[in-house]
Amino acid sequence: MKRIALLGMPNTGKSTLFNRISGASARVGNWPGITVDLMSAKILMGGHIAELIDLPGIYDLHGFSDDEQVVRHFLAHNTVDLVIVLLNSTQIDRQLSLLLQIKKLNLPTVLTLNMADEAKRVGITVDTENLEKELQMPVIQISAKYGDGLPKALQAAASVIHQHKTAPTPETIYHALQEDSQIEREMESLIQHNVQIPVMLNDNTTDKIDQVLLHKWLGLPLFFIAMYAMFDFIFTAGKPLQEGIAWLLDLVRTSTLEPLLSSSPAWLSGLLLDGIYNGLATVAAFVPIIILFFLVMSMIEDSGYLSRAAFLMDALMARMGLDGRGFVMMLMGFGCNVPALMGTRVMRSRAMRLLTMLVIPFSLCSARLQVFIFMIAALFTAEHAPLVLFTLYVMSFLTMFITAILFQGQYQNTEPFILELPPYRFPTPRQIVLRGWQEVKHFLNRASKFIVIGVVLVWLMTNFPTNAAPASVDTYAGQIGLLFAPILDPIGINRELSIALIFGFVAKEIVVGSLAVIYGLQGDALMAHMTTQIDWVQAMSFMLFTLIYTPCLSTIATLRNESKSTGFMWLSIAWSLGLAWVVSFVFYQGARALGF
Ligand SMILES: Nc1nc2c(ncn2[C@@H]2O[C@H](COP(=O)(O)OP(=O)(O)OP(=O)(O)O)[C@@H](O)[C@H]2O)c(=O)[nH]1
Ligand SMILES: [Mg+2]
Repeated sequence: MKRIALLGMPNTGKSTLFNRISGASARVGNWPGITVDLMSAKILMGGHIAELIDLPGIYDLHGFSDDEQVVRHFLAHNTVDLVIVLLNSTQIDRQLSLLLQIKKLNLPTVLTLNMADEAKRVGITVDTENLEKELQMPVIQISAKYGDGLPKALQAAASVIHQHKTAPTPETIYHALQEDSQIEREMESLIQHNVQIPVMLNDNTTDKIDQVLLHKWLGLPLFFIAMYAMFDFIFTAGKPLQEGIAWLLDLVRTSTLEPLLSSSPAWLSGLLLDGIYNGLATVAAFVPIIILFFLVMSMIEDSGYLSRAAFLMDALMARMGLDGRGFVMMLMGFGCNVPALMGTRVMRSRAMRLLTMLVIPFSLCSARLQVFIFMIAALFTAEHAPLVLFTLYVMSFLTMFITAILFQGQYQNTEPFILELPPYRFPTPRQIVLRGWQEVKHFLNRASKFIVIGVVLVWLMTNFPTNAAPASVDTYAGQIGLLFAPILDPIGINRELSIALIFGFVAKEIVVGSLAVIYGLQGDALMAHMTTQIDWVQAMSFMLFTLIYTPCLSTIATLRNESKSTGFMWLSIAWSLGLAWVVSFVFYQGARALGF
């Protein structure tokens, strides 16, 4: 099977093109460094099946960061039959050097000048015919986002793929890198002959928006206002949807499932209804909020505002031993910590990478969001709800900052960070829907896997041994709760909540589901029952603990893989558990001392 690789600098639209050609849904975003690992898909090219590979962006064939290593390692260990090089047409004067390096590898190559739409808007014209002659390869202007020029590019690719050239050896690669000064000269001449760039790029919109959003005094306040507005929107718009679904699922239970199972043995209907159905239904009710959350996230990611956030926060982050990129990873962690941890591969300095990875697990991910929305809905009034949620986001940032400040001495960074501000871009509806759907699938996949296993275990633990009253101290769950009581009592966490926390260590998606199983209730009834069991101080303490202690096993595994250090993984676990306990303790005892 023929193998086709997509190569180009970061943020040039490789993943967008990959999705277009293959129908896959690789993650796309207006931020350099979205793709940090290989992704492949089968496509049809010239009547044959070929493997198309999306790679991380590289500035240079001899880069040192981990994502650039991924590319070099791939090129050195795989035969590639065709390279499709993507350049951002609006930056062709800077990006052509990469093509010239790749050309030295002597592989069949097609050059696609992407973002033709933007180039046209700013008035850049390229003489592709002449460039083709000088480079001796097909050169096609395309717009991966809107699809212009794609058929032509694919045709060119199909015609070139059968050219037999010798695969590059490590020596060729090495050699290709030794001729940089020559490449500079060659590039200058190519640009001079074939590209016309107006003296003044007429892209005023981005500049105008930036004058406000990057304003010296207004920039940061605007950023925080935008964040608050976003969470307020998700909460206010999502809440009625969640309640509606919860009501519907409850109706299904009482009107259909209960009569259906009325003649089956008590243990079976208990396991099916109080265990699996309650657990799944309680979590399913949160799907609309998760969808809303990711729709908003994907719009922000694609707009280019992340780079502005990095710019705004860079100076502040530097004082904590991090940089603007670290801040963006924290924001990405709001979706899920795992890709955020992998995103640190773009950092060259290992010290900075480790410090950032120590910080990311405190980022309030969507799985934790779901626990908080549940708890807040149960124990706080509608007026207080958005404020409580916002406080948790602030706490998330604070714990990240505290961690960075305390550990920056151990992880000294020396790498300077150069930030590129891409133009603002509107995601197409197709991109939003694709991304949203991808995230929802991911969420459902995790949720269903963990929840079914989790709730069955919780149900067994709260119902066995058989001679104990369900959910009493004598059950296995009760015994475990008792075991942890000396640690969790001082922070106001009762036996039932302890069990939820223990299971939450595996994945936060289980927490709400296991509460449903432990109390044997779901939806409104569960929430109403919660208010008779705990007060808001305990709920807040529980949420703080949930926020700060280890997010999930996947995060731990990723920490281990990315750092390649078991010691580092344990450090992260121990530190987050310790910090969680201390923060909850201070809050709980403080609130009680104040008479709440
Ligand atoms: N205007 C315009 N925007 C595009 C085009 N192709 C991609 N984009 C946008 O460019 C940004 C980067 O796209 P990606 O596909 O994530 O780029 P990438 O090369 O995979 O980036 P990395 O994975 O970070 O290396 C996104 O905001 C896309 O929507 C295009 O043809 N025109
Ligand atoms: Mg990509």
